[in-house]
Amino acid sequence: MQRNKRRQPAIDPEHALHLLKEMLRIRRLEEKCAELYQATKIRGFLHLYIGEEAVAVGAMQALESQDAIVATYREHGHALARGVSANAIMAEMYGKVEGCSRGRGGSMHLFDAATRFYGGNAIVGGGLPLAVGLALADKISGRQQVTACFFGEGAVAEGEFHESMNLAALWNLPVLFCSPRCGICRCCFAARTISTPWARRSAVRSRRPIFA
Ligand SMILES: Cc1ncc(C[n+]2csc(CCOP(=O)(O)OP(=O)(O)O)c2C)c(N)n1
Repeated sequence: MQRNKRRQPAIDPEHALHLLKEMLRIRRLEEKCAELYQATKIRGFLHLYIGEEAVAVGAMQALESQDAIVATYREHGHALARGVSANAIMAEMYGKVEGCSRGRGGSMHLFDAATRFYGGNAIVGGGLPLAVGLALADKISGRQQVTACFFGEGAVAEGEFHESMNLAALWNLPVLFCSPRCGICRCCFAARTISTPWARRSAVRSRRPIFA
């Protein structure tokens, strides 16, 4: 096959630079959070998104400002990429009233209705039915919005994953389910928590993720 030398890159350099800056903004914020956590300035739990920044930044590009977002407890990057300010996120880490959840949520429960960022959820899989509900509300109200729902592979073994997928398909709801391919549920291989023969075969033997 002949290569088309005149083919343009998929994204222009300016846009690529913007995406890189967004990813670095997340990385720097989280590195600071890790430092403050180790110094016990930030208390409670702290789950970092380091290495996954491209997932949030890339997905946000396809969304409009009125679309809704639901994320996991590893959601600092999603919040920042969505437009929640770094100051509001950091204040939330410190439990301050100036935080985006008025200091009541902390790292795992960032929330900002103004940007339609509906959390931050400590419960594995807990965001999926919320996303389906938001999409249902949009659909019933005749709004053209999409709800993007980020989750980890650990959620796949949860009952609400199946309930949410079923209802989203049954009612043809505008939900975008986004899960990174890493094959690991925080501290164990996905293949050890999911029973499908294909998942076990492909992920245990080659340490590859369960879904393509
Ligand atoms: C319903 C529920 N069960 C168990 C836990 C404990 N838990 C915290 S993180 C985690 C693994 C989640 O893995 P995954 O969803 O893949 O996310 P990752 O941390 O790998 O990004 C579990 C089981 C929880 N928070 N919620």
